[in-house]
Amino acid sequence: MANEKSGKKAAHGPQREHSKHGPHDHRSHEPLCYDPDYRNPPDHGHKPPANPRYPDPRIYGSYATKNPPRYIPHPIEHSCFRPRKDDCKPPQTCNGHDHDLCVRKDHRMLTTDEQNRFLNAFSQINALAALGPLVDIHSNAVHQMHGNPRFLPWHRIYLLRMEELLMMVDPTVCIPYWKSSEEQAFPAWLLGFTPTVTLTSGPHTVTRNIGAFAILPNAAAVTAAMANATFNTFAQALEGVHNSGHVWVGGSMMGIPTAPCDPVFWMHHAEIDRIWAAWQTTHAGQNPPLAGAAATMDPWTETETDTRDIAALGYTYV
Ligand SMILES: [Cu+2]
Repeated sequence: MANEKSGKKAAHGPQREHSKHGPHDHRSHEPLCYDPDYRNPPDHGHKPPANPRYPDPRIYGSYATKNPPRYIPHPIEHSCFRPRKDDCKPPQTCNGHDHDLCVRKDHRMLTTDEQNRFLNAFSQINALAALGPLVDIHSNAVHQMHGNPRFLPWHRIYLLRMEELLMMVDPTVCIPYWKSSEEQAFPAWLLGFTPTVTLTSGPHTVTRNIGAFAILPNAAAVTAAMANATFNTFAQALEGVHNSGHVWVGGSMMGIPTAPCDPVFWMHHAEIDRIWAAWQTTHAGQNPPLAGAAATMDPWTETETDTRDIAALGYTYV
């Protein structure tokens, strides 16, 4: 026992040789070899702040202490400034942001910053495990969102839910659209972005096989679809154009359960939705012939009538 104890002591050594030096001693005769000393970390001469979020008492006052002031939130009705009565311009709303339309742009018009914000928001909702469940909704055929008049209104709400999710992490983000019929090319800035999304079936990493299995419908195909005068013939033609776009991208986009993992899914559907919105402006009264349960865009509560006006839903296309 005694031997073991003294052996231990000897192994650790009584004192490090350099401990007689001060912390900032300039040591011109460093030994060529030495063992790292984790037991005596160097004193770098300053202490961590008492409150790392508010490091500097000169700026943050008592917030920079161990006992910062208690936080009391403003009551909800007083959480923004209001002008004096004399200066009020009706209708005056508290937060303009909530009432602005989300402006969905042609992705070619996005600045690099806007591209990055879209991809960052996409990555963030994915990291928060919020994207996978949204993708899974698309794989549930109970919602009957393909191959019938629910196709356009259902995906309109689906995109809206995605946009709301993106805006929770970055309120400046709106879903851009990919005008594939005109462009005849995949958005170059997405090529390197192949996220892995956790689905109920397991993790799925986005793949693509661009141009391998279909031709991308051109502008004439879209014009022809828009030439239909009734909702069902129009929607059927547009869904066909949409299907070819999915297959043209290939990979994840070819499968209904995986397609929404690819950000281009949302941009592709924004374009389809944009075409519908444009057609609506010249075909007043031509609405999806849906009634009863089919008119509710489950799993959400919006009904077909709620889907008719995109401005009322909170967005617009430019
Ligand atoms: Cu779909």
